[in-house]
Amino acid sequence: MPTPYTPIQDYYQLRHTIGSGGFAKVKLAHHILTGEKVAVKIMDKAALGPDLPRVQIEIEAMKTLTHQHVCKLYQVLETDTKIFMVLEYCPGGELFDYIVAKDRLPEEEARVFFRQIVSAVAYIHTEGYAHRDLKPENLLLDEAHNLKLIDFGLCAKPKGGMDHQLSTCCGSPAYAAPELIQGDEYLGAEADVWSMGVLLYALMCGFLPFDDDNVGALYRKIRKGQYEIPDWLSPQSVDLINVMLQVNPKLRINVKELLCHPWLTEGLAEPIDYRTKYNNNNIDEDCITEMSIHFKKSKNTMINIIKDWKYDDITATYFLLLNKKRRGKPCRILVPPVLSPRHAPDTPLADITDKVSGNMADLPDDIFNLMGPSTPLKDSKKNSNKDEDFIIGRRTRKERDNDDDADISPPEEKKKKKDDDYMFVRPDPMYSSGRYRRGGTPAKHGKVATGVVKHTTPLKDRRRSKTPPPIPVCRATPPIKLMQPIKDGGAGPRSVDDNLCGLGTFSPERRTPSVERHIDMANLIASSEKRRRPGSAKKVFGSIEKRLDRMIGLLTPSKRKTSVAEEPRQLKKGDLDLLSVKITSSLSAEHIVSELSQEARKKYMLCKEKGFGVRCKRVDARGKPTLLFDMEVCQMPSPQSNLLGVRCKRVKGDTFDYKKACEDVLRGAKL
Ligand code: 6BF
Repeated sequence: MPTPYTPIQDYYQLRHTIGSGGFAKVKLAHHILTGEKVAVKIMDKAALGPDLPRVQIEIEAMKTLTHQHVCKLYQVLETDTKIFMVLEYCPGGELFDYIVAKDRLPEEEARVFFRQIVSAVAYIHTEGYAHRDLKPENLLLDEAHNLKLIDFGLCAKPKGGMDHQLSTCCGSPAYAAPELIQGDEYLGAEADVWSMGVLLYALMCGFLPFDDDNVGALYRKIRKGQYEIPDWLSPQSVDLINVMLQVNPKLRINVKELLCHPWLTEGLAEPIDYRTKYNNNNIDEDCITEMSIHFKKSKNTMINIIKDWKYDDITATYFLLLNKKRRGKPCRILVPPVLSPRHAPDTPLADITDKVSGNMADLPDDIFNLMGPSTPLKDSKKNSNKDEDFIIGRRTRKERDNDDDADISPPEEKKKKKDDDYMFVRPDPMYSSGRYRRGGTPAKHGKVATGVVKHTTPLKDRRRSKTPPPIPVCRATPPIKLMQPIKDGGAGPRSVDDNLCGLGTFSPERRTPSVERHIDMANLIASSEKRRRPGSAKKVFGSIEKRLDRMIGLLTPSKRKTSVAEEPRQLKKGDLDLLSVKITSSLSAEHIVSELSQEARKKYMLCKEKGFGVRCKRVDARGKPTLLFDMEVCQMPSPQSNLLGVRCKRVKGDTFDYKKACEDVLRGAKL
């Protein structure tokens, strides 16, 4: 049954929603070939309406930009109704949340982050782009705690180069430069420097320099360029903030000077090195070797295909393998090569094995027995996205009606977008108490440059209001060019909906106990407390969970099959004697499911996840299943109901093979 997600599911296993808002939803996903995590930004074309060109601008920008502090684009996929952008996964979340959690950052830490921000921005400027929406919500942290700049939907590449004036006013009001809110022509680079000044201030103070609930009053403060200077700021950092927050753009420090500012270069012998550390012309030898085996191409052919940089499955596999290698993991594809048009060898197989000497030895003996038609890969031509034919069409009413995920923004926002002919909005004089959500207008105490002590609001009190303020739209002539609607819905990563997303019921057929085999429990038991899903929606979710618990308890097993499970099924006491169970450590059920399927894929099995279960399949040369079994994450029976266990169940195949395969997966998975 095709779903709106069908093409992306050929290459990725989609998981829960990380963030949503505006016209995009971002989901965590696993790349099937490498097992690497990615963030998939899903946009609905119909809902995008007049904003569609901005997506194209964003895609073009992100294809060009390759930098250690810019979020990497791996793949672009398009269907009649949706656009999918596969992006670098940044598990640390937003810098915004990081600052809020710490109130404000110590100067040393702020310096580390700010160097990275300046290097990313200097780099994008040399590539001819201005970001125009720099704010801590658009800086994410990767697993090594490095910042990655996201959201190039508002970026501009002036045709005449970076010296060319721009006129569209965009971004978040609190971070917008005075010349921009005045509707003057402005230089993108100068406006980005101002936003970076606001960002540096927010990092070290935990509130914004210019803040007011009333947008008119906020703009007046920005135009005056007056802000408080808290006493904890060092003289050098105050100097840097002052030169960045110069109202006159011509007196403002430029990026080149910024790279040498004494506060930034403290302890360094040289200016900040903003150059990219990545060179796409040097294709990595190990990645080529691995990919040429998998895709059954000669190394040279493989290099040429990669160098097309089509941002299809090949580009993604290359970048993700390279990531794996950089992190010190084996540069390996986890799925065996399979027979599909994508894999039609251009060279006899013997030729490849000759060329790739040594590598075949690393593959399991039975690798070629595992080839089967259940390939997750399709002909690249079908799904690949040629830059030149990136044509975005409209979907039919039927498709729109059938698509439950199409648009998650509030109705008034949808309407507003459709009416927004000019992409300019003017603050309504009536709109005085409206707060912008994230990207809004934070700030707090300390000295004002004028010497007056003002009351300001910490960042954390300035986030995510539930309903956005109505933003009136200029339809006819746009006399004043002001803010463009805030795109991020601000629902944040932990709405109740996010928690529920992707969870379903795993309902294996009931089997007679006689066919089940026991796994040595003593060897497998790992221990510990079950951890509930983390996050701020914990309380809300907790109460839903309790109610669901009660409901599920009331349901008969047959009803349970069709209901939506919000959490793993609880085993009965008797199950322990009959079933193979491994008790896991303090991981969430979703995490365990993902570990199990990753591990099974490493063992050359084909996996399908459903709810809290994974169905694992081993196939013969003709694709016929030789072994089929289920692994299901369950809550242990009381009094151990705070523990999660993995219950294994054989569906088809030899019991000895089954036992061995289960043990292998359970042992290998990091539980
Ligand atoms: C490019 C937009 C993106 O996201 C958060 C996490 C993981 C990955 C944080 C919380 C679990 C992991 C508990 C918009 C809403 C978050 C960011 C959203 C936009 N363009 C991304 C990439 C997001 C992207 C890449 N990784 N992540 C991400 C974010 N969490 N802990 N706010």
